[in-house]
Amino acid sequence: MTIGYLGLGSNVGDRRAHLQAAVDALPARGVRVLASSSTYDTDPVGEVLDQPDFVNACLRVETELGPDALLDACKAVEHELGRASGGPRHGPRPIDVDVLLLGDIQYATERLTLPHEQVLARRFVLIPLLELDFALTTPSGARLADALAVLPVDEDVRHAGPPLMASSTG
Ligand code: PH2
Ligand code: MG
Ligand code: MG
Repeated sequence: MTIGYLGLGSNVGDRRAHLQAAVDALPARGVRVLASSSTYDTDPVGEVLDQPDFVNACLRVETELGPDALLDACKAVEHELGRASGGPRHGPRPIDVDVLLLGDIQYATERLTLPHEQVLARRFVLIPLLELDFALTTPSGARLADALAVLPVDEDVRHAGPPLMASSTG
């Protein structure tokens, strides 16, 4: 079993409900949800800035899946929740489930990089991750808290609601 961290995001429809539905769908795909951060309202970042604000949260998970199988599980959950494949890169989406960290695995292929290449660069990821574990580091030893401390505060991240509910049966 490996401990990992997933990032959830939504900026279409009932955003919190989409995040909760992803939490509920993960156990059937071999991903046990151990804990959720609070939810956060966040300014859009990246290649498309003119789109609705996101709700983001992060999850601590436990799984026997390796990197590619875990990515497959996340994509299957996105699909199950009605996200069509394609669509503009960084554009609006009802649900996004990203693999951020998976144990001490460092991995780089065309479809997946671990740690996620943006994990140290995005406030909407760092703030919920640090809520889950303030001592979190990348496999190479970089402290997430140190990364957040040196980021410019140009990307607003506002507390939105309580943690998502992890089902006790996963
Ligand atoms: N996801 C993106 C692009 N931009 N911005 C915020 N605030 N939150 C996201 O989850 C997000 C984004 C692509 O996955
Ligand atoms: Mg994403
Ligand atoms: Mg994604």
